[in-house]
Amino acid sequence: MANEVLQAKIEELELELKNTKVNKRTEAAVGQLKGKIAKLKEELEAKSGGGSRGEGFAVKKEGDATVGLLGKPSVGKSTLLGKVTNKESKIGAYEFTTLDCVPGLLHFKHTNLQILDLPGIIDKAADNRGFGKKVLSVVRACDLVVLVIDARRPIEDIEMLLRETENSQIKFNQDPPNIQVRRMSHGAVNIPLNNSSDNLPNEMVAEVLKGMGYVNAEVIIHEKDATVDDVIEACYSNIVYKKAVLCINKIDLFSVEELKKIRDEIQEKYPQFELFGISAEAEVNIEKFKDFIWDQLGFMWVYLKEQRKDPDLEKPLVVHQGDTIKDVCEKIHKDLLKKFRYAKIKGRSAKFDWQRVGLEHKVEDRDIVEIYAR
Ligand SMILES: Nc1nc2c(ncn2[C@@H]2O[C@H](COP(=O)(O)OP(=O)(O)O)[C@@H](O)[C@H]2O)c(=O)[nH]1
Ligand SMILES: [Mg+2]
Repeated sequence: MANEVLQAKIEELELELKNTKVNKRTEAAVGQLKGKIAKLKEELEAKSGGGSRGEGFAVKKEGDATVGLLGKPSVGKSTLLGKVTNKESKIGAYEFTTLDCVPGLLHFKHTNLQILDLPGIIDKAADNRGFGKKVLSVVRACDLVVLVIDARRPIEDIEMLLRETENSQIKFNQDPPNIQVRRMSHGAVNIPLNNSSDNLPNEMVAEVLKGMGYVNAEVIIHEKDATVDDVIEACYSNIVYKKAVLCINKIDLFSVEELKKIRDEIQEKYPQFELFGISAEAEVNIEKFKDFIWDQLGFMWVYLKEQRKDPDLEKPLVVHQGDTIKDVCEKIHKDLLKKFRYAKIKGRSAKFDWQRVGLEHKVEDRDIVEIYAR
């Protein structure tokens, strides 16, 4: 089908969906309709992608983590990149300034963070769908996405960014539905487990899959309150789930009271995002912003100590939230694990100073660790 035909078909089905009253009698048909629409959209996406995934802006990953700056043109991404990294990205008071993805490196608290100035996301009207795909390919590589917003029109900016990223199969601060869908070679649609059968009967799941073009499949629904949309989401292989924060730029243009109002409004509408206000140009909160990013990436420090010596407070070992003594050992030396006997620990994760712990013990920020090996 040509793109126009696909688009027309999608619109036709969406209209049908809108006009269908959902009740017990129609819900299976509605499920199938939703599945059909999702399938056509996926087809359209694949067709208008304009080339393969990763083409265009593919960037080599560098450093300990990659952070993407994503936002409309002219919100101040390039200015921010210039302030936090060694990189000068072209800055202009006009739209469409960053046509390519500019990477910069930030050395901070014993880590190297790669910061990417991503191409400005623009409204659907000016957008071609393939463009979103290219951005997606870079977003895939990011450990954290910073949505950069202009304080003068925050809600509008956020809405647009979320809409466009959603259309590019990117979901922020959200877990994938706990549903497994596997294509099979035979056996029709088989649903060995459905913990949501109260609201989502098996017949309905089967209809959704049929709509999406699955003839034989196995579906396992671990989730308790799964919806039709969750089932559709689980069928997409292309969706990425990313951690993201909101960075409100240009706060220099507002008073403290005004900013509080802006902040409250955003926080109320988008509670799933952490919020941080800066002025890239006036250099307000830039250092704190680095700290914020670092924390959001889940980095921590532990100090290593040799027996009968003071801990090395100059050069901490960078670890991740949730890391254990095992991870610490692996970071110190690849052979240490084999010789490991126990560790002694002082700090937040210890019940008492120099508590003796094993490999599974979770460390916390600023712990002092002494490893005993054979
Ligand atoms: N008032 C104000 N202007 C800013 C700030 N940061 C950037 N700008 C201006 O916004 C315009 C666009 O900035 P740029 O960094 O090129 O935006 P980008 O398209 O997102 O990369 C430029 O004129 C900047 O000088 C800020 O914190 N406050
Ligand atoms: Mg720019």
